[in-house]
Amino acid sequence: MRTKNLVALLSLFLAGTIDANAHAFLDHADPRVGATVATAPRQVTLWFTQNLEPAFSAVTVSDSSGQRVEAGKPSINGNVMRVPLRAIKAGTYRVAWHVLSVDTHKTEGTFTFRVGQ
Ligand SMILES: [Cu+2]
Repeated sequence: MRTKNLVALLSLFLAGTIDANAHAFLDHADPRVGATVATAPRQVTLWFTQNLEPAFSAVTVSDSSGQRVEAGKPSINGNVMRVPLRAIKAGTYRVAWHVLSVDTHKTEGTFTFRVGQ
């Protein structure tokens, strides 16, 4: 009985610890972070480590002159955020995201990818 209670208490403690570290960070993206792709992607997809609050999460994609190249608003489904792109040319593009995860923590970040050789 005592051991059982201790285990229950310990798992509660561990759950709390894990939760505190579970902000929504970028897990991976397509195009991949820092990648050079031969063909211009028609969308950018971001996978996060936690589910997102759609109303407070967004992503923008800009070319080297700062011109935005999204073709619409981002769509969010669980931990995946996706934004359609216009037909983009060769060059370097900057992806800037900010999200609010379901644990109410805000995180943000940027990365680039390159279209070309
Ligand atoms: Cu968090």
